[in-house]
Amino acid sequence: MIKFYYSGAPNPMKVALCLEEMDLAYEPIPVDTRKGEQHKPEYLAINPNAKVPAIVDGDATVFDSNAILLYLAEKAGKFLPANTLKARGELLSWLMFVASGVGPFSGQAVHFRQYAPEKIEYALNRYMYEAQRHYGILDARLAKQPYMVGDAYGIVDMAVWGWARLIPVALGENGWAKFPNLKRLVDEISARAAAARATALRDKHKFKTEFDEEARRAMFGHMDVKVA
Ligand SMILES: N[C@@H](CCC(=O)N[C@@H](CS)C(=O)NCC(=O)O)C(=O)O
Repeated sequence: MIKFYYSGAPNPMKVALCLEEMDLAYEPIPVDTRKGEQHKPEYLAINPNAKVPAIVDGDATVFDSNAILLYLAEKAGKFLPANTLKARGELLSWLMFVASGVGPFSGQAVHFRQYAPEKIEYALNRYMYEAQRHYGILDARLAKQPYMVGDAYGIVDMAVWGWARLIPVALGENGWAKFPNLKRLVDEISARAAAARATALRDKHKFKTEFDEEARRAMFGHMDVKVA
């Protein structure tokens, strides 16, 4: 049975979708990041980066959401493109593009829009610009083909869904306006039974909702340490 360490945040949710799509048996284990549970020594032994998600599958431990998607797809032999170097090259490119660009820039856009104690116009503009630019690249790809890689729904689409369904949170209420093709894919995935089961997982556990001093200390370590 796969142990799945999760919260309701975007990166764990893409893994929840993937586990549900692949019909793999798993035990969801909540990690309440607003209570600082990601910093407990027993969790750091699983993910030294102190973030969710992570999985433990027998003697295999995997952290970082897109690495987990690839691990699960290879384990299940599902939701992967054709087994050719060309298709694998495309898969890895888009998987890394989502992991290294879409996720981090969206996360920073949300941070500077919602959480930064001061409104820093420069930072806000940079991260929203970059998040928007990355979504534009996904949208252009999806204007030409129904799914991100190959001609079938796969793990890159799941990775995209994790963050893209929250575009209005990162880019504001008109955030979808420029991305009709991306919206089509996100809506299609959200309508799947696996997506409903994945999002329902958030309600299985009562995660802390307040963003109080405890949450701030657990998640925004930079506010207590001067490095610049
Ligand atoms: N690169 C990592 C990022 C994971 C990440 O940032 N997770 C967030 C939730 S989406 C988290 O654990 N936040 C808690 C914290 O920053 O303390 C991945 O893709 O899994």
